Amino acid sequence: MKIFYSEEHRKHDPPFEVFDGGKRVPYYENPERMDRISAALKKTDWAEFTEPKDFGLDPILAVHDKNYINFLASAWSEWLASDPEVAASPGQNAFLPATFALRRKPRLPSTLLGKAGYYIMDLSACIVEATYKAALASANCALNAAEFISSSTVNRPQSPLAGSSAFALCRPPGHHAGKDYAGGYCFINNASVAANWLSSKGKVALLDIDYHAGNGTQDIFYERDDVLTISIHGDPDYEYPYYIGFADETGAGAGFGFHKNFPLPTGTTYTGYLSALDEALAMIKNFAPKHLVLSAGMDTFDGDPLGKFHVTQNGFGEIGKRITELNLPSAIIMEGGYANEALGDNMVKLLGNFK
Ligand code: OKP
Ligand code: ZN
Repeated sequence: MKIFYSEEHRKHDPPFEVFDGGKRVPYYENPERMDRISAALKKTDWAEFTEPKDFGLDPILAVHDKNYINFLASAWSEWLASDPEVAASPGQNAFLPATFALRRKPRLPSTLLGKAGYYIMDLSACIVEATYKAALASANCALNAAEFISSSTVNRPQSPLAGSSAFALCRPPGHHAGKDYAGGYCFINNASVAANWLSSKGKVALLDIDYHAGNGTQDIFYERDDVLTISIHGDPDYEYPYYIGFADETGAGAGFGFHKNFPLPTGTTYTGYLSALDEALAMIKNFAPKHLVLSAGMDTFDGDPLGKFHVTQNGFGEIGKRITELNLPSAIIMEGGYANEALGDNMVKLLGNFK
């Protein structure tokens, strides 16, 4: 299997994030996650690591607002220039707003912190010097996977490992990022950029199995009928992102009936999870897409520090197997998963069924 991976993520390593109660904790979405997954993949005989090529900004701007992307590009250097304390110890700092653009129809402020509260939805999407370049490289991993699976029957290099799926080992993740906002460790919505790119070739199903509701993806495709979006996650009544991801949100306008949420209770086990998954897979089959994009978050794992489900390592094997039974060319996009010690093996279990 092709694995698209870039080292550009490594210096995107914020020193902290802010948890409930204002508590500063070490950044859960850390570079070690990628090292754990890479190490586990390199122990298999089927992983073929490839450096992603650059698609440029066009496919990203087809999903995201240009002013938002410009904000991401210059936020850190503007922050550095605005505060001598940050300039004195840049490594101890991350850029975060402390006021947010809630509910009203806000106008975009002209100042840096005003923009930050407008474009960032929480205290976990910390920006540091390397963030923007890491986010671009992450999106490129997803685009490379999309391109690879769409050319699986034509122009496929004569590689013995060639198959109909590809894995984008993306960091930072993407599914919480909307058209013009960052949140939940996400800046550019990698899976949505890939799905939108693939949508010019035929219908796309985007299945999000990360433990957290894929709010960014939901927002981006909410009014479209050419990309079916489905998310299985912790019920937002008790879980981040709290305000979106409910069962009665099913799309709007032309997109009505083309979004589906499966909010599940805290403590969901393998069996409860699989029945939601089977329902999701039946919907995808019925939609008959040309390509599948899988937002693969592994934080449904039993031991995940940010999750409340109990999917086991073997559970990921079964989840992967059932998804491959769709028989669709699949771009698998890395999202969350924070139980670092188990993350590599869990990922290998999930991917091992794909060809
Ligand atoms: C990103 B992904 C802890 C606060 C939660 C944000 C979680 C982002 C998850 N109580 N902070 O979907 O894995
Ligand atoms: Zn998650």
